[in-house]
Amino acid sequence: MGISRRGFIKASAVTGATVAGLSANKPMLTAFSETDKKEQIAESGKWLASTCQGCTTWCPVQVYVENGRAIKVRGNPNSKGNHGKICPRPHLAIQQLYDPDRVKVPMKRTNPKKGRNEDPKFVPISWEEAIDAVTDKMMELRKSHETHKFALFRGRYTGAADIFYKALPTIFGSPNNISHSAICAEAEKLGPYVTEAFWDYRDYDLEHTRYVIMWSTDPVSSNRQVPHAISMFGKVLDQAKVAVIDPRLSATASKADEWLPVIPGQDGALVSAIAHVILKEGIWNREFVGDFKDGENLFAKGSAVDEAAFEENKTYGIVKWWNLELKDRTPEWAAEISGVPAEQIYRVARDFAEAAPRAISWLAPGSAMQIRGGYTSMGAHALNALVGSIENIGGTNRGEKVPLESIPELDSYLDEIAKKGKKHEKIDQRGRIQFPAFAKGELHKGVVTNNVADGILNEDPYDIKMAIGYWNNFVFSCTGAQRWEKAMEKIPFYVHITVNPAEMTQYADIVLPACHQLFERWGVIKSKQNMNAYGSIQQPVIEPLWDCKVDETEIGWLIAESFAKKGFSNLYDYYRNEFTDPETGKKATNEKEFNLVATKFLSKKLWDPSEEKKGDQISSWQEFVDVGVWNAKRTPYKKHWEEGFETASTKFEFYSETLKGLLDEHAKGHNTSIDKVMEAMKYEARGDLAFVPHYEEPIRYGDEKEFPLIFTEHRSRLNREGRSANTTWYQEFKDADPGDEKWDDVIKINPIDCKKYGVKSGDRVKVTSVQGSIEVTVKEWEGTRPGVAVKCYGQGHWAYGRIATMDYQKKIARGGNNNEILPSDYEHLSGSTARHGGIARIKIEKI
Ligand SMILES: Nc1nc2c(c(=O)[nH]1)N[C@H]1C(S)=C(S)[C@@H](COP(=O)(O)OP(=O)(O)OC[C@H]3O[C@@H](n4cnc5c(=O)[nH]c(N)nc54)[C@H](O)[C@@H]3O)O[C@H]1N2
Ligand SMILES: Nc1nc2c(c(=O)[nH]1)N[C@H]1C(S)=C(S)[C@@H](COP(=O)(O)OP(=O)(O)OC[C@H]3O[C@@H](n4cnc5c(=O)[nH]c(N)nc54)[C@H](O)[C@@H]3O)O[C@H]1N2
Ligand code: SF4
Ligand SMILES: [Mo]
Repeated sequence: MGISRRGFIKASAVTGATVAGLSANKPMLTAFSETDKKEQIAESGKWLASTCQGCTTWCPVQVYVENGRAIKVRGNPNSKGNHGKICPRPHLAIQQLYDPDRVKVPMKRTNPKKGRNEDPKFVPISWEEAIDAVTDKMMELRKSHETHKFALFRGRYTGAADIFYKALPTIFGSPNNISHSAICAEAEKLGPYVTEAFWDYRDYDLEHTRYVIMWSTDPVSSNRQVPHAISMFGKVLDQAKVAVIDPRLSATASKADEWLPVIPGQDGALVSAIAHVILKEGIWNREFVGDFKDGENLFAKGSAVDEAAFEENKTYGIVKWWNLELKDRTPEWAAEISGVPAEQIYRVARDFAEAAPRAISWLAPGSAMQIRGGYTSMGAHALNALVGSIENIGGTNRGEKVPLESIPELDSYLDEIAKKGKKHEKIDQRGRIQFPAFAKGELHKGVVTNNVADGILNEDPYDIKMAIGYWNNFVFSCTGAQRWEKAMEKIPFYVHITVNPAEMTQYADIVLPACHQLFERWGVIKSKQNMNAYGSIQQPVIEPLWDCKVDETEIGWLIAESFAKKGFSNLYDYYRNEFTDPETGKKATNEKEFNLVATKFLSKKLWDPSEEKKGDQISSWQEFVDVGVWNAKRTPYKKHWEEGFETASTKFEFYSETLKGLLDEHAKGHNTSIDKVMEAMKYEARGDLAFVPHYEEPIRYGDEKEFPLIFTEHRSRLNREGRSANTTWYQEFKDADPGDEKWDDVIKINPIDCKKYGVKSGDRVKVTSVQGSIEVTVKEWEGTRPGVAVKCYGQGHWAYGRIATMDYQKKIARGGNNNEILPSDYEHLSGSTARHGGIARIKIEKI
């Protein structure tokens, strides 16, 4: 591959000469690569830059393109974030691209009946006909002044998201742009936000760390800096200790120094006990936290401390935290609840503190996306503050700004219909007493994604008459998936913009084929890893394979153009007037040009020669396209130690005045007290306890007698979020997930429990919770703690294609979708869907 026949013969001849001693000082491979270099490249293809969005790491990559075909993917060597490395998943992206089951042309439904067991009877139509049908329906809503009854759903997105996701519903007149964020990981962002006013994922300084506590993360398989974690993991194991807190033996846990197989949902007990030990034993970081005024440690088990005795440095509320929560939270107490031995908790706490400040408490969704996970998110992050690793060497960091342009102001393009439409309550019911749903420090800014199904089903606050969804698959990806099936049946007109014929597609009236994000479109994205933030390009490295278009820009443009023809030109005017190619000064005249103009417009600050850059000095668009990535300066340490944090107190808040302020505002809006809000949100804490990290008992659906096992799950090493299942490599290498089997979907149960319930590996079983049943295969596996059953998320597709399903025609799933047994509930502060913490109890029955 990559070498023409002629080039290969020549190269071998030279290699032969090298072996014969002509160039004896050169290693053979180097000599080989130096031969005839130009001719080889000219004849065989080239590496073109793009970005992988197979998970939220968003890695700069290069694609090898030969004769118009994408052949392979590697990390972009110009990237300081992933230092030219990738994980295994972009290789599967090529199979996704060339998947014969892709949606290839626009289609319309001819069977008006909707349901899992109805054949939509799709027939191909032209883009003109498809867009015309979409805008006809939307114009009807404008005529009847019901624009709010339109919803736009999105899953994944690029830096161009707002061009479609925000501009379209806003100018059209709907409050209902519904993103997938709350089924993703918003509860994880909550902890860092309420403590240090940072609403984002952290970047962990793995290179310099000496201890890492991994709260429910398996960073060599998933999470958000995978290539960096994979390439750094050997070094981390050499120079640091690793403790993994996870009910299952993950890939990382199997190599770790400590595995703490916590009972699902009991993480909060471990947080409190670790903090208790650090304070009681006086091993906190003085530089960050401060000290007792007279130097004597007054944190003694069971006794409250006078706040005036302690002088804090960069933090706020340490004594309050002790008095309200920590003083009685001994490891012995936590051991009972969490199933983790007390001596292990002591050891982890001591070793973690001893490594300070080069110690990371790595917070991930597993311990946060739980019904009562908000306080674990807060507490697990606060442990970093106790050891002074916030923005410190070997600790938990943020990332420098990547100056992508925002979309221009929309206000002047809103007419009266739009302004009125926007004012309606949103279909996700955010803002109601149980959903303060704050994001980025603002109340009701967070989406309550999964509640949309209930909003639609109950027509509360109103009925949804039309929706467009793109790059999403909520019928599969949301817990309580059955509700989404019913909700989608109920929406009279639905449009799905998609690559594969997914579950969500089966309910569509119009299906629009999307370009694949990695290979077939222009775009720009920002992300960070390895203490380097970056902006990375996406380009059409090949001609789009089928009659597909780019969701965020091209399809937006076509809709806008069609609106204009029907007498409503505001969206078209916005796209036409506001987006100019910064290089040529030209405006787009068609959808293809708009995709490129918008990308250049948004990424301007990364490459325009007139912009001052705090990072790589790229000086033209072409150069940006060639190198593919703009690296910000390496993240500096301790920035907010000097500047102060943007919290209410300007300190790192163990006692969160920031959270208190938000809850207070929300309570006042409902003429009630914070305690009442806590109750509506299903939290137990009352009074001041609501503002410090604390233990809350997990909520589980299902009675223990009927449903003896606690169900828990993890994501797959090879899943590109929900988008790998129809590739043969995913199925063939499914056993890359510890305990899993190729081409199958297994429920992993400890041999002790297998004996107890009379099942063995290979048995087919029905797994039932209060939510529903699925059918899967049993796997006896010691990596699951007794009392718990573990299953990977990702199989169980009854649509998506011929590989993902057992039988696509007959809609027979391969395995079972976890979301059909996980009931829908929330971490209410953030509106997040609770998928972890063992929220469902299950029973298993042989079939
Ligand atoms: N039980 C359980 N549920 C989960 C999770 C879990 O771990 N367990 N994970 C959750 C998380 S973290 C997330 S982020 C969500 C993800 O869930 P969603 O946001 O709903 O997305 P996916 O399931 O990845 O589905 C992607 C859809 O986009 C289409 N598609 C694929 N590539 C492209 C493209 O390039 N462009 C466009 N326009 N479409 C494309 C696919 O055909 C598919 O229809 O799932 C959540 N659901
Ligand atoms: N390979 C791969 N990587 C991905 C993605 C992907 O689809 N595939 N998706 C990306 C996306 S969209 C996201 S949001 C991130 C998610 O980031 P991850 O860190 O992958 O988060 P989760 O999948 O939610 O975490 C699941 C882990 O939590 C454990 N767990 C379950 N319940 C509990 C519990 O009660 N307590 C504790 N301590 N642990 C528990 C599970 O065993 C599992 O190891 O990953 C990103 N990276
Ligand atoms: S799947 Fe994620 S970690 Fe892997 S290369 Fe793509 S973006 Fe990076
Ligand atoms: Mo996610």
